[in-house]
Amino acid sequence: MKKVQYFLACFSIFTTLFFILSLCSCDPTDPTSPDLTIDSTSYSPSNPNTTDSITFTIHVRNRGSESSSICDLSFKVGGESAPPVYTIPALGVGATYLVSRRMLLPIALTYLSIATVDVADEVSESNENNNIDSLIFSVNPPPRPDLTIDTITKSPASPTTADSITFSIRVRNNGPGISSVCKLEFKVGGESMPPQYDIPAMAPGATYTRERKMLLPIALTSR
Ligand SMILES: [Ca+2]
Ligand SMILES: [Ca+2]
Repeated sequence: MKKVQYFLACFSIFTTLFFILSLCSCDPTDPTSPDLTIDSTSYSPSNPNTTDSITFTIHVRNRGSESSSICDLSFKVGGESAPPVYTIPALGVGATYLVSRRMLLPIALTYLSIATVDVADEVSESNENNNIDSLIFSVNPPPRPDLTIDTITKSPASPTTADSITFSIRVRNNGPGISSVCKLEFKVGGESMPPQYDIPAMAPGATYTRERKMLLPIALTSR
C-alpha cells in the first residue's frame, strides 16, 4: 500500500512539474512569426531647400523567422492629415523592400517624418513594437543670387569730343544662387532716359559684359 501511495505522490509531483515547465516554455511572442521593421529612412538631397524635389527612401525588412503577408506602410511628413499609404508585398525571411516618395516642401522648416509599416496591423508579428521610424530634417530657403557691377571701363582711355567711346560694363553674380533675367541701366551725364539692356540668367560666379558706344560732343567731366 505504501508503494502505491509513494507512486501516486511521485506521479503528482511529476505532472505538476511538467505543467509548470509547459507554462514556462509557452512564449507569448511566437518565435516563428514574421517581424516587419524599418531599417532606416533617408532623403536626398542631403541639404534640401524649398525648390528641391526631395526623395525619401524607406527600407523595410522582415527580421522574423517566417514570411510576412502583404500589408501597408504609411509615410507621414510634417502635419499631413492623410499621409499616403504604400503596399508592402509578402517578404521572405530577411527580405527587404524599398519605398520611395518624392515631394516638394515649399516652406522652410524643420520637419518630422514618421514611417509605419503594417500600419493597419494585418500581420501578426513576433515584435509589434519596432514598426515605426521617425526622422527630423530641415528644409532651407533657396540660395540667393547677388548681382554686382564688377567693373566699368571705357575706350579710349582719354577720349576727346570726336571719339566714339565704348563703355564696357561687367556684371557679376557674387551670390550662391542663380539670378533670373533682369535689366541693366547705364546712364551717362544728365540723360533723362538712359538705355536699359537685358542681362541673362547667371550662375553663381558668372559674369556678363555689356557695351555701350556713344559720342560725347561736349567737353565735360561726366558723372
Ligand atoms: Ca515588427
Ligand atoms: Ca503587426
